[in-house]
Amino acid sequence: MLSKKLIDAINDQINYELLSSYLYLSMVAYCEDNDFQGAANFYRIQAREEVDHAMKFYDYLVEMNARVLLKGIPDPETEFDGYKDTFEKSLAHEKTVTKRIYDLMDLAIEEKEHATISFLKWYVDEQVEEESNFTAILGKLKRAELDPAALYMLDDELLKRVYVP
Ligand code: OFO
Repeated sequence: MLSKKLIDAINDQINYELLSSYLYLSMVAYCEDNDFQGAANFYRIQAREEVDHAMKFYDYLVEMNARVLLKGIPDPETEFDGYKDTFEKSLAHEKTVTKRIYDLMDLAIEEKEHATISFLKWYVDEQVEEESNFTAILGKLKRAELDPAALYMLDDELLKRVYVP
């Protein structure tokens, strides 16, 4: 049986993953409103993946016979300062998520909860990928800043992202 402290922390993380989804969905709305179609597609998929992350935690609690408790999600940011700003904020957000996953892992290690340690490894790896994706896009954005054609190509590339369940 998981400790109450660990169950509470996982429930908090379910909420935070859903908050992440809501933030990225808000970026979809902003990008669509500003005709950034590729970025809008990219964030649509990102928002879906965040729901998957939340559901993976959700299913884990169910599997461990622990109670899922959902909480409210605060209003997401709705206005951004352009295309690049959304990616800078996304990377900063993902760094916060990584820190939260590390804190969860520290707690599981402290409690010698080996099943949870094993379960959380997926998230540790996923965060490497999340941060690396946003860092790569930001790098391309910086190089494309003074070149509208390169920016167009980047948006076109983001349009090709597909959802993989
Ligand atoms: Fe769930 O990884 Fe992004 O936030």
